[in-house]
Amino acid sequence: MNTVALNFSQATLDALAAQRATSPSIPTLGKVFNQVIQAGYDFAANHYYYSDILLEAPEGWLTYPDGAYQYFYGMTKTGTTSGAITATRLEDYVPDAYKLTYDGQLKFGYSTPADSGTVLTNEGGTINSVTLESRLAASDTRYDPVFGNTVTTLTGALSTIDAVQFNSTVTSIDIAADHVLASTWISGAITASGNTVDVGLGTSSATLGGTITSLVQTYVDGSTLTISGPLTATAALVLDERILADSAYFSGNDTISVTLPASVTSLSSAYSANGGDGDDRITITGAGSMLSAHGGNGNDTIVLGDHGHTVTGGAGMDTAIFSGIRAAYTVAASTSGTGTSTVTLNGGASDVLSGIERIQFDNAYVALDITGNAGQAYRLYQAAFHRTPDLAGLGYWIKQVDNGMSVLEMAKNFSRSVEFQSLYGVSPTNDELVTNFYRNALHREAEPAGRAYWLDVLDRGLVTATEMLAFFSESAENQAAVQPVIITGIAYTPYG
Ligand SMILES: [Ca+2]
Repeated sequence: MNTVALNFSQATLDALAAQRATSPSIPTLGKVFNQVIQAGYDFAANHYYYSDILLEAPEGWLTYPDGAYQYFYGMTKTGTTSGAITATRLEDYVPDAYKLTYDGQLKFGYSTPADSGTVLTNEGGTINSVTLESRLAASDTRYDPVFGNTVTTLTGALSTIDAVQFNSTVTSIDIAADHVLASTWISGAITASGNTVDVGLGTSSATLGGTITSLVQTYVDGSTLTISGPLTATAALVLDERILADSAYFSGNDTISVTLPASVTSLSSAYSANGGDGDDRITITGAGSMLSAHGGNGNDTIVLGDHGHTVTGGAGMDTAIFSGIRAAYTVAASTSGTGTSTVTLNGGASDVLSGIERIQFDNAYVALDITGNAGQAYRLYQAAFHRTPDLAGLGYWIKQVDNGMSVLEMAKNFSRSVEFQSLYGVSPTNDELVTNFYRNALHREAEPAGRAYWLDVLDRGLVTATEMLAFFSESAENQAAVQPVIITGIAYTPYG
């Protein structure tokens, strides 16, 4: 079960559109890890020979011919020509590229062979966090013109055999940019393992697992995306609002809210809200026809904060909720069941609904499934009792059909009712039944051939009276007759 809230301003939408136009790659969890591992590999691979070295506790440094350096903080050192070094921080810095900072209890060995200078070896230790800062010049082709440089910190219990082998459990990730993106904060228990030299060379991806329990993205103007609840940590996991387009991540009973500016001129389909499996509650506001909601499987509730949206309910019994009274809207239910229904705010925009069985206004409940359960209940109710169904009674029978009651079972129940018996008599003859079913259900007198047929099958016991009533109710003639009355939806009062 996830709770997702996205609330973006126009400024943030515009900035993201510009950023993705020039740098269209999607930030994924795998890419975040890969960048850190590749930076570590890059430094180790390209800085084998130092140009100067000083290892004097509590600090030490090495400089390299390309201007890069390594700096040790909180350093201890044993021995004089060989021994052990520890440090609480190690910085790897490459000018106009990046700075990589390891914090923790870092262990190294050193020796000074007669035929060369000091040789440092990585002896592992514990890393509590790794921070990768990009330090690109604005003229660099890798520089992001919208976000600028970024800072990524992985925090947790990390271990490293060397700069490439990176096995860890990361409990939080923080990503910030110079501009637009204030912070992406991710917490959970993300495991990384088996990240060999291939990842450093960019020929494979970090192997990731575990769970993300929350993702909070904040932009400088206050726009936010928050996701709480478990997300399976995979390398492909998208770390921004585009995750909403993938219903596979939201398979529980989710609460999803998307708010965008009312008038948006272009919008990626990624801003759609997808509930996936489970009974979801999705609220959408803004962006009109460019913001859609999809309930997926389950019994979903879609709350429309404003209008002009496309809503699909998917499988299950789905409800859309509109603000305001029913009289403020014009409803046109789908006559095919699989087509679209429209709900139009009078003087305003239309919402296009498919797979939405029920809608709710401030003062009314309306069923759109006029060819489904609600239509069956309405037609039989009217056929049996020859009147417009009362809201509470209809609500009760709709509930029974929703729960699996067949039209025939419903007809049997009706035939035992006081109202039915007062209308048809306690022991009506077959002749009386045929006359009255034609009048009440089909609103006409029986034609001679029809009367003869039904009398015959009733007299011979081939068909019961309730079977005849159910047949009349669902006949093409009655469906066509009732449709104009219920095309604007079937008002009812929910039972239970
Ligand atoms: Ca769903």
